[in-house]
Amino acid sequence: MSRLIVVSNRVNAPTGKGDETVGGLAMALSAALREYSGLWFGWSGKTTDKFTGELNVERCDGVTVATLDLEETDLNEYYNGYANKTLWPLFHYRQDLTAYDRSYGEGYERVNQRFAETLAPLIEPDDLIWVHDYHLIPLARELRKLGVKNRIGFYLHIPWPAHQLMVTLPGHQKLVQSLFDYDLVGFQTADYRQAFEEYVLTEAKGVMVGSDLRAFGRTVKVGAFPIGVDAAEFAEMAKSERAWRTYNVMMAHTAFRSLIIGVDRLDYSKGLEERLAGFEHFLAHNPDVRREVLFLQIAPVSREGVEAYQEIRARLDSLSGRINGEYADIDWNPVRYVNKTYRRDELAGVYRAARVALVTPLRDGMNLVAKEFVAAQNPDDPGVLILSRFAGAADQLKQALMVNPNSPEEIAEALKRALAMDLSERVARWAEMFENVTREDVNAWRDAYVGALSDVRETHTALAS
Ligand code: GDG
Repeated sequence: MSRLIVVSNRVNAPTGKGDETVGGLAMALSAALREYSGLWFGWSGKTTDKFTGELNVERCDGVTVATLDLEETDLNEYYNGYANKTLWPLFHYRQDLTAYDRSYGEGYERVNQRFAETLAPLIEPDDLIWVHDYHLIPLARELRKLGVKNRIGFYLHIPWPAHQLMVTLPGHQKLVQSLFDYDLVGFQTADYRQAFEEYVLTEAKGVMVGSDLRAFGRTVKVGAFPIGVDAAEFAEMAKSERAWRTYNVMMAHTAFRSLIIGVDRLDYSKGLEERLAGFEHFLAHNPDVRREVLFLQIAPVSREGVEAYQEIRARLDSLSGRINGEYADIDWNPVRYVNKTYRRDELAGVYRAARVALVTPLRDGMNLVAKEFVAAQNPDDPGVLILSRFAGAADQLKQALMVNPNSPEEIAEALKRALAMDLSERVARWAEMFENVTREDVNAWRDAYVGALSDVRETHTALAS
């Protein structure tokens, strides 16, 4: 059996000491790495004055983790720059926030080279290499330059944008061409895969042969591999002591009100301002039931080194304060907005206590919160999921109440409908979604991807013509 090497910007391997915030994705990857006696490679999260290429190697819960330190400039140009000020906004359809600074592109290339040069000596002939996400698109090209012939797969966790948007990126062809140094390129949904194919067919005169895409004198396999959550673990966690404690605290504080929740990294792609506007619309137009609800938004801060994130944080502080100022009473605040990070088992308790979850990103590769919410529900009295049609998860969770996240009216109407929904409809909708979330869980996703990568026979095939 081949060894598996997982490469991602950050390494988030569990320590085996019951980490509280390590996500299902990290758990699933660690499980695979244990099975394949593999290696997880990425940035350490630390900076150094001068890049040395020295590796920090440790064992974390049966998994070998190798990390490297980067220079401050690397971070500013690669992580805070090209990855999070250029690719992230563009791929989430926020051209208005997209920065096209040449130094960012150079930093991005340099860090990918540094990753490749540090990783290459660790690679053995039969290793399967699985590269994750938009930070590392050119990594295979850099590895190939160093003579690496192994099977290398890439998985994009975020959307692939429409062709017309992609061509606004300076150097878009070079970036896309670098994906052809992989053997397998995986997307969250069929729509993103098609958007990628459309770009290649029109911009690079590519041809499709089955699931193979040929262009730039190379062939790459493409596929949709929708990511899942560890549904069984979440369902179990929702019944844990810690979850119960959180559930009871929440219930005591709601004072028989219906709890509406949102859980998101604080990010402009998650539609938080639009969601609050939708909730405000609901309050304004439903004076009779207004006092019967409470909206809890959990939004741990992220990417604080990027201005757009500081700005959205300030706007959310003021928006939530304004709504409370307008509608609160001496014994009730309609919005509770917290930036704290909770333990996963506490989160499971919060999900279970909620009557409604508002998952309304403006764009989202998949959205795991929607799936975690479904997994954590009480089968006898499940809550209702309100889901953006622009989340990848909308492809699978079809029984959710779908909304356009840009419309405060649609969000308000869906809230009204969800709060009034009778038990039998709630159970029927939830049961189908639960079946999907359980069947297409994180292990199924991982096995499908690794299986497809193992099956790639001819690697790095240059076309005869
Ligand atoms: C990217 C793509 C894709 C949130 N608050 C807390 C907390 N979280 C956890 C959630 C969930 C995770 O963070 C967020 O995952 P999402 O999928 O919702 O979003 P991104 O971070 O943007 O992830 C996305 C994903 O990659 C996987 O491919 O689905 O589309 O953008 O697991 O539970 N976790 C804890 N405390 C919190 O307060 N412990």
